[in-house]
Amino acid sequence: MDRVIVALGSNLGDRRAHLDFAVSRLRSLLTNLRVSRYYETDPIDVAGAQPLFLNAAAVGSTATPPQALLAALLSIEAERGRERPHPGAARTLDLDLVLYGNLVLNEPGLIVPHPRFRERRFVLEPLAEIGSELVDPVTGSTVGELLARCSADL
Ligand code: PH2
Ligand code: MG
Ligand code: MG
Repeated sequence: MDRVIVALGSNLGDRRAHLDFAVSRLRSLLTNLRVSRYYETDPIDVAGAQPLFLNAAAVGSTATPPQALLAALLSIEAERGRERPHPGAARTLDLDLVLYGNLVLNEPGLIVPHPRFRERRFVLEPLAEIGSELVDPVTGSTVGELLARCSADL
């Protein structure tokens, strides 16, 4: 079993309902699931003016291999009507695999750890609430340390 981190985000439609739905699906996908509070955040690096996000983080354990877990996350997004009209578009539900144990992967459609999570307060802040001791296998820093170094406006 590996410990995995999933970042949750929504800024289209009933954001809370989308996140609640994702959490209930994640409960059957991962064991010992812990979920952060929901954080309302300003959109960062998105296309055009967009509504505020609701973000959260979840940690749990799994024996499902990374690509199969990614496929399961994409199918949960699809259940909430996720569309991808263009990069950075507003979305009903985004589920990103941030960490998968100590694995470092660069495969088609799947880079783990998530390549931008170290600079993203909207990922690190919820994540620190449930796993500030978790270690980024690339930099060796804990989530708590990454958050402390993260710029206040990201
Ligand atoms: N996701 C992005 C880009 N920008 N900004 C916030 N606040 N929250 C997000 O989840 C988010 C974002 C790409 O997935
Ligand atoms: Mg994302
Ligand atoms: Mg995504």
